[in-house]
Amino acid sequence: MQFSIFTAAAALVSSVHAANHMVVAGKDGLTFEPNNVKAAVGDTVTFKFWPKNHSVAQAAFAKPCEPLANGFWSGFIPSTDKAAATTFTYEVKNASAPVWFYCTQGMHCQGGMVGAINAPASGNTVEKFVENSKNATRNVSPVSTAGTGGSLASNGSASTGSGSNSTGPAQNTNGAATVQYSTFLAGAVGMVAYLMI
Ligand SMILES: [Cu+2]
Repeated sequence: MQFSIFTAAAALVSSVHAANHMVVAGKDGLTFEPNNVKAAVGDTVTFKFWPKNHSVAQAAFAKPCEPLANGFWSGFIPSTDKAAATTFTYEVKNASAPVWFYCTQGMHCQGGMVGAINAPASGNTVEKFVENSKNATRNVSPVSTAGTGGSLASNGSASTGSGSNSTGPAQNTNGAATVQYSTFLAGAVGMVAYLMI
């Protein structure tokens, strides 16, 4: 009985915690798709880069094409004919604080290659961020090390030449999988404790 309760609780918990959200960078022009990710605390956002050479850096809302101090930075991730094997994953620490980002390549930021995590529906919206980015006078890359504020990972399937253009489910990095597992365990234990009271 206890085992079945645990199993049910585990199934429930695993379905509501720590999702991984995929953001496609540069696949259909100068875009991040989606350009406003709705994510909860503990969720991860993985950026997957299409040719030819894009990046993602965190910005402040008021300065769309300049690095935010201590913000995340993927570095430039080149690819020739399909999605790059390297992905960049950011973990959401605070779901109530919007996170703004942009591509630092050329004038991609001004060209619309910007986005957000949890941008609000009113006030500082992602639409306003896009508008502001068009007026930025320059596009600045961070000076921090590539991978700062997140994790770079190599997608094994991409190196074999298959699967990298898949539109299937997001592939987690090892880091994301670890986060999901630990959250899953904590949630499952909590649920069992609750059910046994
Ligand atoms: Cu770009």
